[in-house]
Amino acid sequence: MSERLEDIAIAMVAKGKGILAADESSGTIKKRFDSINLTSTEDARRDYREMLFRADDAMKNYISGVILYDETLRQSARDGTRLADLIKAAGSIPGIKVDAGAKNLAGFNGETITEGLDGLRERLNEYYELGARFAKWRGVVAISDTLPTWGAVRQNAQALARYAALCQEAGIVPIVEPEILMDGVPGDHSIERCYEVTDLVLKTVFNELYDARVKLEGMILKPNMVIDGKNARKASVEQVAELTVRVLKANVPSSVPGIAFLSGGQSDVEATAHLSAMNAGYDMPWNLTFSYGRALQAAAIKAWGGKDENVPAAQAAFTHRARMNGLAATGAWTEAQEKNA
Ligand code: 5MM
Repeated sequence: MSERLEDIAIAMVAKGKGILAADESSGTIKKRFDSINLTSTEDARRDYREMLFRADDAMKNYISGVILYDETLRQSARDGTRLADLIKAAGSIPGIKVDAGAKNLAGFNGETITEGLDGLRERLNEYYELGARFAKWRGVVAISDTLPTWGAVRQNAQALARYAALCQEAGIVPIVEPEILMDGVPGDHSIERCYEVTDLVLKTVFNELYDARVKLEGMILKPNMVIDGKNARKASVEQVAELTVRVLKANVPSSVPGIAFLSGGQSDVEATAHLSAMNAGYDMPWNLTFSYGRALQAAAIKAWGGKDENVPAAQAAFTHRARMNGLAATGAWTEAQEKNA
């Protein structure tokens, strides 16, 4: 594996591959395990992640990198192999979520700021030693009749830029994730309103990245798609693809090697169909792929149910979603492939 930031970034968005977001914090993974009536112990979290990382077909062919949570980067498989080494053995790159989560922004009713900059330089150096070659930081923006405010957008963009500069100093590629929520409160905004907010947020983020002297060739953008609110969904696949590509072309310099979307609460198949429509229908200067959490894992976690005997079925479910999204990353996914699999 090459150590230049540019080479790592290019490998993260290699054609036909994408990123597995397995960086659920303890609270989020507990919610996922609650859905299968499983207690979230350290061993259960290890077993679940080990099951995913040992799904050889998926990992070798469709997963370029895996975003881990601090605990997982330090964990070993049942046989003592470090989980990060399982990922590397499959030819994939270990990454690490370094933000400390979105907290209430003082003075801004209902908006958040992502924390975690204090001590980040030292943590990044340690994560590098533990094998991480890329990192992730998520800033969260909610839409309502009155939100977002300019102050909250700018402060989140500044935090993303400071994080990205620190990553590059440590030899780690930053994934810059400004997420405009699809399922916020009330979650009934139109696709046009999502476009408007995404446009403002991306403009602000790239201005701040520029001011922070972040090297665009050595980063990956992880945006939301332009989509209507979860409680008002009516946009077609073509409309989502068209408006998403339009907002990206208006804001993302071509020196950024790749864009890897979050799924944000879309169904598995919607997230795949939208990505495929963009890659099939438009010429773009960057590789466009996935960095999905829920849309890659939902079927696998359900099939697993916390039971060893279900590991093959869960790995098959994960491999299927990874393959469908690998096809979408080249624009080659079809509904027929989804059904025939
Ligand atoms: C996997 O979920 C990630 C962690 O969330 P928490 O810090 O809240 O536990 C999340 O950041 C994820 O990487 C992205 O939002 C993309 O995941 P989705 O599920 O939206 O594709």
